[in-house]
Amino acid sequence: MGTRFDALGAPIQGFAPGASNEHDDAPGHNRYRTVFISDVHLGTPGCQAVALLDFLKTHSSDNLYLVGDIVDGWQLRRRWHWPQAHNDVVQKLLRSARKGCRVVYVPGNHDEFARQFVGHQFGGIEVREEAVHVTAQGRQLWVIHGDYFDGVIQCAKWLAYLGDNLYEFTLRLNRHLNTMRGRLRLPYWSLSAFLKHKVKKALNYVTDFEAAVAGEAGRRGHHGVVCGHIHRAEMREIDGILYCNDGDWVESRTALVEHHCGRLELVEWSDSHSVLVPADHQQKEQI
Ligand SMILES: [Mn+2]
Repeated sequence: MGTRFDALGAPIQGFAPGASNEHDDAPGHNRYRTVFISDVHLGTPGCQAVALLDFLKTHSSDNLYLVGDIVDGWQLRRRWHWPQAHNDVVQKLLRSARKGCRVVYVPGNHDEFARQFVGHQFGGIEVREEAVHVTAQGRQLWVIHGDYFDGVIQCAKWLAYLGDNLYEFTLRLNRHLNTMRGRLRLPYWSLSAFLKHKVKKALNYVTDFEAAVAGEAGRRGHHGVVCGHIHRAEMREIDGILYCNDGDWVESRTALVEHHCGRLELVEWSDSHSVLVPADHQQKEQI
């Protein structure tokens, strides 16, 4: 027997072990207040649709947030890949909405086609540009995919490194360089893209992303943020703001769940055990 802790490490008063199972529909079935998933990439061979389907079947919730890149429109345009399991996932999501689960879909960059339907509903699934989820403990979480921060991070770092004038200079240099390359019948080569690539590689992109997203959530007055996009599950506090990334269903098969008491937990779906195990990134807090 032990005490359960919330995401910030504070003990939860009156939380009895097993209390999260009180809404079980069937043996082995967990019911949560909220489930967050993102970066499923339906329409690509890498999508782990069967595993996700197993997860969704055994882990129902009152709220389900689809935090972007659910369908990969970019890949589908290039090559059509849509096996039955991908249909099954879509049908499962629609069925959940029909059965009373509040399903909120916040599109990402790979499913940006859905952004034109913001404010509309599909079979009970609400499409939103962004959302705010209030946990059972009253914490406000900003829900976004996260791709809007790509430009901010890259541009900010790029400019910080080179400065405005130097950036202008590289663009000019790039133009001249390519005029010369053109005269020599050499193909176009982007100096700025080359430098940007080098700069990006030299920096810790993940850390910058996490800090930028958490910082913006704080500026907007939220207690925390739930995002996806970088395919890296994480839950930690950054300057007083709870940063949660629900990971993906291509490599890591992770989700963020909120128990009925409001406790947030990062979970990883494991085939070998067919049970949920706490994600590596999370501190051991299980009983
Ligand atoms: Mn993305």
